[in-house]
Amino acid sequence: MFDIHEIRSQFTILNQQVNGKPLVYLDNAATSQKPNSVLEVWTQYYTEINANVHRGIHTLSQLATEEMELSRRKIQKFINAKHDFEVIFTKGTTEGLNLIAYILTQKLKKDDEIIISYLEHHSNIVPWQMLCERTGAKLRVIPIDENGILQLDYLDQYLSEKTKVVSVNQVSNALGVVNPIEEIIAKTRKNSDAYIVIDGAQSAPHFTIDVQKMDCDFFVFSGHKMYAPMGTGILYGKQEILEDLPPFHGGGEMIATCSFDGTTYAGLPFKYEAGTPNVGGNIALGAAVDFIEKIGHSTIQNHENALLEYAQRQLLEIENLKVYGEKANRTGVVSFNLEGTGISSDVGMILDKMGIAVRTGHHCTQPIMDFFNIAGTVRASFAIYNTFEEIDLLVEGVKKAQRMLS
Ligand code: 7TS
Repeated sequence: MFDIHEIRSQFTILNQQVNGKPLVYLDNAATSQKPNSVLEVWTQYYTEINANVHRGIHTLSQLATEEMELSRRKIQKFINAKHDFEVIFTKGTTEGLNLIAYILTQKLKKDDEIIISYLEHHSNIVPWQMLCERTGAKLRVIPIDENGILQLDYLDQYLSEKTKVVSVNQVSNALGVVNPIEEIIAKTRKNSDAYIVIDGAQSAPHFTIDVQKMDCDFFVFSGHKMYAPMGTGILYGKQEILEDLPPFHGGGEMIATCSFDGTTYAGLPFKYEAGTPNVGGNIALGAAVDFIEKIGHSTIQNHENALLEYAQRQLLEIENLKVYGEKANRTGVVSFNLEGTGISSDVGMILDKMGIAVRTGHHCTQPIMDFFNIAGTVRASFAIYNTFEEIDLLVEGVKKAQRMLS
């Protein structure tokens, strides 16, 4: 049985007052809080093990290496990768996407095409624009309708032998819309030889991920949005693709041999992990996977979906409140505005005075805001430890903000 009080007791940070009110943390799409089990593993690493990995004969170095490689295998299982060496440690989704866009440089030429969508976070837009600048390739963008749903007939139109990359998110961070990536991947495979990149920043914390079943070429996500420390993330890539592509950073640990006559590269995953990694964070990411798996994906999803439905139902009862993406299949996020009350940050500041943490603004998705012709939204986003009472406080707070601002 799922015991929310027991779950909350594992998050010391939640048990505090902010501005004289109990903290209501609803900014989980930006970053989740970390359970004590994750913090303990992280602290234990620094108090008992701290040593560099893959390079020492001494005991602590071997221990650090074993722990980090154990974590890699946990993550391999978590996303159902075929091999542990297809799991590359990064510092987050942004680094993963930049890495992919960089290593694909030689594979693109002038007038090739990269397909993304209107729903992308800036980190799944800008690295591709930079790749276009380097290569002369062109960006094509799948539009959305007024419910934030991707218009896939445009994907059908865009796909051709010129398409070299299709990169979309599984869940939109600004609207919470769940994208039909199975359909996107199937269409892409059928009509092009493009590399398929999935931004899983907002799906990995909520869904079961199976990269083999999905049949993507790359899947990237951030540890800090799924109960792990900041500065952690994963890039999954298919073995034959990672072996074929060049490295990203050059430096220690990514070489097989190095001399002034030339360098040969290490095998996977080390070819993509130059320099000292975030060992403590990477080990703690394994503990975050343990935390999620102990609760179970279906329990997490059921609870978060119930919170979302409860929040949306109550918010929609408020007059002049617009929920964006209301009619789409969504997860984890409700994004809204109080019409006629000025900017979203005013609502956010009033909520903050009541101890309620939400994000306001464009959420690093300016094209979505431009589409709806708004500067930003108020976004509440949920995690396993949120409660229905917290949603009641949010709704009360929004009503109060409306009274104060109108
Ligand atoms: N892609 C998506 C879909 C995201 O939601 C984010 C972060 C990123 C990429 C970048 O992840 P990072 O860990 O490298 O920063 N999204 C948010 C957000 O919605 N609020 O703050 C960060």
